[in-house]
Amino acid sequence: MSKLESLNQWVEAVARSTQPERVHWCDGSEAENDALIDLMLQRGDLIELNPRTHPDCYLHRSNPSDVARVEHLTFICTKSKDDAGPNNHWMDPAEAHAKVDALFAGCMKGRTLYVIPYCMGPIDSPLSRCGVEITDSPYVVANMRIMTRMGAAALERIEREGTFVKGQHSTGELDPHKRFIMHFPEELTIKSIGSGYGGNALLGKKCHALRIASYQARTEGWLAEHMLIVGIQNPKGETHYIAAAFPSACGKTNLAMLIPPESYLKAGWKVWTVGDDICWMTPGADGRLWAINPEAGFFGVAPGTSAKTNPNALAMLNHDTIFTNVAVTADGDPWWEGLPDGVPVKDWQGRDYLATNGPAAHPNSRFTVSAKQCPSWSPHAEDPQGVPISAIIFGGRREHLVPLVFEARDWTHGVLVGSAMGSETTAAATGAVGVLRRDSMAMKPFCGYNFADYFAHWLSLEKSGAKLPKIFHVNWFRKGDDGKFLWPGFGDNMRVLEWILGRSNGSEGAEETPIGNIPRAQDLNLDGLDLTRSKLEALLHVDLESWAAEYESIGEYLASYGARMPQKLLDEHRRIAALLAEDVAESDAVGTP
Ligand code: GTP
Ligand code: SPV
Ligand code: MN
Repeated sequence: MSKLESLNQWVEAVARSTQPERVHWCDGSEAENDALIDLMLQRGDLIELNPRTHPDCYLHRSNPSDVARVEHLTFICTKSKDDAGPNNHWMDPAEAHAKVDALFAGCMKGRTLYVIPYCMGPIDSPLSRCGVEITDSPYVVANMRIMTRMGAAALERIEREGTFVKGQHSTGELDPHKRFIMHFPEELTIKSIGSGYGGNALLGKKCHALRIASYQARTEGWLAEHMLIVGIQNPKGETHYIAAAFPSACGKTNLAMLIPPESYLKAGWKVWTVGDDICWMTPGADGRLWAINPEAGFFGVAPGTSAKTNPNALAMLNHDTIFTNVAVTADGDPWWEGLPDGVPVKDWQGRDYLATNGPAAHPNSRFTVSAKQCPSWSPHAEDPQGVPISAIIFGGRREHLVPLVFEARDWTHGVLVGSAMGSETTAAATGAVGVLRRDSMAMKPFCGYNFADYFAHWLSLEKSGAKLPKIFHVNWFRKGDDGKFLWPGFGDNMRVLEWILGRSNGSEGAEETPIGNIPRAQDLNLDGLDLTRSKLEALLHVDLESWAAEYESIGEYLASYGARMPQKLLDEHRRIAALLAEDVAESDAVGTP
């Protein structure tokens, strides 16, 4: 029970409908967590991993039909369909409530209803927001305890503030035909049923901190973004913060925990992790954007994580970690593709690995771990006022066309670059992998309202007194004719970050092109990097003809939003398309004998 009557009433109403055997209010304590872990071990929801190499680490195998976010079953339920926009699946709120309420009716019979009060962001930060998730899944409770500030302190803040986002969740029957992730931004309410997986079930994460928060941020003048936050400390000891939006499974966790190349380490550079998935940014009194990470932990992609690619991540995963859908070795160690050592014996479904021909770990298998376990966790990550952002980066997975890095001319151009983002799809959501789609600001699955209004909101941040960061675009995933990545990526991405920060303070050079400013070979620090001249040229090449075609496709995309699309963005698009057309005509003329 709480001191807040509206909270008690809501919990009672949900209990009346779902009919649990008992109701448990989570306090977030160690003892409560121990009891939940014991319960899950007994029920087989968790498997204990090797206690010698991985103390207090557990494996959860989810239902094989429930291993990723389900975008086609995720709805934004605003009164007007246009407010949700073409970027979202929409359902009328009354219809959506009726549909899920029918599925929730009696769904917790014989189960425990857990009430999880949580705070997104440092508990004492004015930028943080609270919510309460109701769930019948102890796995969700254990994950929410790592991913958010959960329990007594959050409840106190909720009682003080009197408002909170309501999240109602049940694993239901885990039947994909009875699965819905419904958002009611106008009611600050989420209803999710039929999935126990990550972003579908840990409602503080994508449902609250992005879909509901983006809607609130628009009316209140801030931004809720699918971005990592990283601090780059230079040899002079100054730290500058960068926020970067990449779509799911496109490198946010890796960039947030980057370890610079040897030559940088020797010179005294350091990298600090503030967040790896979500960033809430608010214009401060000084005109700069100040950012907090609303999360308290990482729900990271396991495959590809190794001592070579992400040593910081690997170092935090050997104790107090929940693994979901990874494989295990004969010694009971967790295993996934990309780890050089260890031999998987059981795959992610618990089957004899040798008898299957699939991957050992699911491509979207994940670890849940407290941010405090990260060796590069920033001493400023929990500052109540947040950290000031010096540069914003957009990026995607583009095999072709898109250069390693370019800089937008100004804020409007940057907003266009973000809105035009394209990326090849990944295993983080169900559906085909590797299909190119527009994923504006990496928010396609996460924006709680019409993208046209969202772009207008971004544009509106540019006003007198604002000191906005410069905007860049990166692509670590360009491939050569041999089908291999041209850029080594990971730690070497530091070289690109140095150029970006150098551009932000005016100390680095670049070449102007219609799509933006590109570093010349001499503008990048390539010290100690084994990269051929031809690869570097390919990475920085801007093919005008292909870009003209890309801009045509971007134009069609922007037009699909109709009259709500801000004219300023359409004008910016037209300006660049014209520049490209001019340059193509010119080079054609030059090429004509
Ligand atoms: P979500 O948690 O789904 O939002 O993903 P994320 O954006 O945090 O992606 P993450 O850092 O977990 O990386 C996903 C995959 O991309 C992993 O398999 C990484 O190994 C791979 N990856 C990350 N950075 C790079 C890079 O610089 N180059 C290449 N080639 N691969 C990368
Ligand atoms: C993503 O898909 O972007 C994730 C994982 O970070 S989930 O929590 O499932 O959204
Ligand atoms: Mn993500």
